[in-house]
Amino acid sequence: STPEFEQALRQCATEAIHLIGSIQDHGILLVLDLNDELTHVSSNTEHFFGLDPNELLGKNIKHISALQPLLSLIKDKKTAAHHQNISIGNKYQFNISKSIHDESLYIELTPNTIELDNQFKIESTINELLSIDRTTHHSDYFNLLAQYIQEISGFDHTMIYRFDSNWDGEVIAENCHNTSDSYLGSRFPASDIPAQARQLYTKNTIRYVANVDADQIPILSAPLYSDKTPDLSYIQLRSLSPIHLQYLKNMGVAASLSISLLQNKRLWGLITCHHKTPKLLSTQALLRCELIGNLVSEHLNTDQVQEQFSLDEQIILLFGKLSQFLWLPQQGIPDKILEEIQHLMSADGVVLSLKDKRHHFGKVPESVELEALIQWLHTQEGDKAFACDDLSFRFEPAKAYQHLVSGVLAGPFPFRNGSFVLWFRSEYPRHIHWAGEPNKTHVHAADGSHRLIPRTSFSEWIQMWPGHAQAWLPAQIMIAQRFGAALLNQIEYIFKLEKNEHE
Ligand code: BLA
Repeated sequence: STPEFEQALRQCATEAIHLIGSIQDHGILLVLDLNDELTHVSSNTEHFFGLDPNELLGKNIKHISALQPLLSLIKDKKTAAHHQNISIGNKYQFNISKSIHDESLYIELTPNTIELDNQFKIESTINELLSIDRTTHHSDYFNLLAQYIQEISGFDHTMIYRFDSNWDGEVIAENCHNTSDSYLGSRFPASDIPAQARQLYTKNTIRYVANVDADQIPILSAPLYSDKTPDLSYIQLRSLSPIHLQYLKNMGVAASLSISLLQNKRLWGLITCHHKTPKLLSTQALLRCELIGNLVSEHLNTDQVQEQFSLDEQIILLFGKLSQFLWLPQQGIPDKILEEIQHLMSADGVVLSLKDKRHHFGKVPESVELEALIQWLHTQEGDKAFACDDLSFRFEPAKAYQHLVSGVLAGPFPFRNGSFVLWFRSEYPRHIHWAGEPNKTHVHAADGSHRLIPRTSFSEWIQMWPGHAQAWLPAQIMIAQRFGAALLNQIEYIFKLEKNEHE
């Protein structure tokens, strides 16, 4: 990628999507300070409950007779809550969500005109998801998940989208209904979901666009609060970024829903849903989707802990075998043990460096190249372990041997005392099925600047992907750090004992 492209990416990630200042038109937002004074109000209150927003702004909610039903709901200023079927005005009953953020109380009201499909059995869904053995039926689990979200939401097309370590992502399961487009196996570049959006999606796990063509309803502020833009991070009704709305239109999508899947607080993936026509969802359906998302996140946590636990057990055994050789470094390290260390990380090569003496096994760069790589690694940032799966894109000289080595995992990081472990993975040649050409998003504006725009075509674009190895798993990265740290401790301990003996 070029510097211009990098700059355009950064620019994309600076859009303050949580401060967009408007909501979607299927509900109302009221923002109160902790004294119940209305600091911000969406401009559509007249339409939903016959009250002019300017009559509300700056007033205490206690003094607005039509809003009295809200009083008991907002007494508690500490916990988020949902309430159903509250009558306000004489047109609608509302479902109400209350959230608290930054000394403000956010009240979202959506008319309960949308019926929840009560045929759907949420209890059996949860039981089913809990009972699948994920180690042996991994793909069944995600297929079923896509199917259940389809049934809960009624969306045409539901997909399970998994992020890579570099934040590109791939559709790993899907359920299509009334649609012929399939994105199964398609890859999307990281720039489709920029960093600030991913960050927001780790905090707030669901977002929903009912209609990409609907009016954006501005949020008005009371005079004293005109310089404070309400933070919509936790607001369901938030208008989504216009850049993203354009993306959805380009894809032929009118309504969109996405639910975050987190693994130990890191965004693991999304459940993404498309509908070809506008689609209103009931609050209960949204809550059910959120519940299923949370359940899956819990499963992902457990899976990672288990992966790590099993790796941890293997390291302890292996370290026991290795440590006798650390005492007698002149004897070298048997290949069999190096091979086991390599195997631990499903790597293709390994270098064990003990006080600057290198021991290696498997696919490893030639020694001059290896030393240059180690020099470069010394200059890299990282606090525990270093991992990459596209070495030659970061370290130019590695282009010469990218078939042999494209992935590097190192621990502990940064290196001390010339003692560390490097694991290598060879290039993993494969065809990438992109949904549209990923580079077709880069435009030069008239003023000479560069920016990214959403792609206009999502038809399959196949590319060979040289210079990439299979990505390291978070559990492997963690284990690399532990293994390296244990090694370093042992070496330093032996070093100290030897020094004491000499003195
Ligand atoms: C947000 N981009 C998103 C979201 C998804 C995607 C799921 C979350 C919002 C939502 O639920 O709709 C992308 N949607 C996908 C992908 C699939 C899908 C990968 O269905 C695959 C199946 N987008 C661009 C470019 C930019 C960009 C070039 O293509 C920036 C210049 C920005 N995407 C962008 C922004 C958001 C976004 C700013 C945040 C929207 C918001 O939450 O306000």
